[in-house]
Amino acid sequence: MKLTSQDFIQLENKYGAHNYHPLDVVIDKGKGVWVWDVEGKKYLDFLSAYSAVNQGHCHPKIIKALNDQANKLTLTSRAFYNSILGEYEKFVTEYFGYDKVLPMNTGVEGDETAIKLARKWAYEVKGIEKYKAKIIFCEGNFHGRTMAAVSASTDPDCRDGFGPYLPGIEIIPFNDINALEKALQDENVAAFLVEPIQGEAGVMVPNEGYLKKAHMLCKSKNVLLICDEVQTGLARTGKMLASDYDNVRPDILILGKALSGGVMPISAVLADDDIMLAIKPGQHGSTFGGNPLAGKVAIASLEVINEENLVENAFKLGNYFREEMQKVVDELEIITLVRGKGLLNAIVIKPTATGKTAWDVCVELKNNGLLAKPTHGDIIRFAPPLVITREEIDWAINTIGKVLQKFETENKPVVTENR
Ligand code: IF1
Repeated sequence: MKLTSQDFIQLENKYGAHNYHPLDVVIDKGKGVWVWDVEGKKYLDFLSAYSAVNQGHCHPKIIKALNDQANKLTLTSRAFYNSILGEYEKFVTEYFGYDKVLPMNTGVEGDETAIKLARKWAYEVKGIEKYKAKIIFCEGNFHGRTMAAVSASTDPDCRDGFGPYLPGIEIIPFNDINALEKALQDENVAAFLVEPIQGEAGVMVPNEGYLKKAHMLCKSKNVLLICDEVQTGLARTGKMLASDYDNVRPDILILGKALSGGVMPISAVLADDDIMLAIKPGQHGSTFGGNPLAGKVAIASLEVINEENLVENAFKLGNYFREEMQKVVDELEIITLVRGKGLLNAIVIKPTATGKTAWDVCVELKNNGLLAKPTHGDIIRFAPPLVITREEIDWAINTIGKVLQKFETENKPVVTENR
């Protein structure tokens, strides 16, 4: 007998760790911007697996690259060379304009690699006294779930209960140049690791020029700027990289998620030789890092971004989405603002007298055929695949507006100061 959504939910509850609290929808199929649940109900995906399927679900070109390579060679380990890695390394370093790439798998492995690389560079190139190197992070950051990442986190859910933490970490407020300038007085600082736009914090967009000033300050102190573009990179914000808004070229660039079009975990750390060669043979690696399957999938994923003009589409439709959402904000009490860049946007839901939250709005959105997820209780991130059309954006705006209107009717906002 065919299992229902409830059956699948029960299976996950019984046999799976409870490290997530998903919305009650069981996705069975995905194509482009659309996904279908096990009962065949269709949804517009407005999360894109946290910006991993920028190219749309199961993009034919990426799937073809996967299938063709999967039938030939998937993994050799780096104990040997293979006939794909060099081709991929050339492609991705030329694509982003760096001397070298260190290929890894998950986004957080990219961050871990960047942290290790910055420390190694600090001791062997900058000349910081061994094991005094510090790395500066921002409040509200999200870099993943490993011990270094949670040691830098200021989010209690990400951090609490996982100590003791990694030393050599300084935290400063995001989007605060004076705080960075002050922290850089310490000559043991190796690097400043930052998301150009903070995704999980609720799509926090810094002041124009913040990243540029940050990079100039870092340069003046021979400190590396590391940009975590795992979520903001690869056309998501309407530029190839969010760093492009300030014309900043990070000293170390971290990519992940959509580097594979959501097909498999692929991440990459890019840097020039004077930094990258601080890591010598045998000093860092990964079983799957740089595997032939990932090489072919990543090339196809990057080609799709250019072939389908996803940067321009994200830029134009992102502006359109915010303009139209602003009209909804102006009409309603329940949302205070819409913010974002490109197709990485978020709205903030006001507290309500009934206690209903952004979660309840997302449940209602799901019931109306649009999938989004709240973050930090009152923020809803809207991040559809970048292949979305204007007609589909119009449908989304109409659905979001209708749901918010109904939600407001049923849940009067409590009057609070604007955020
Ligand atoms: C979860 C959101 C959270 C990231 C940035 C590194 C990583 C991520 C800027 C690590 C991963 C994912 C992880 C997932 C939920 C999602 C996420 F911001 F995207 F929404 F959590 F904050 N840098 N973000 O956003 O990449 O190791 O996961 O491949 O852990 O719940 P990863």
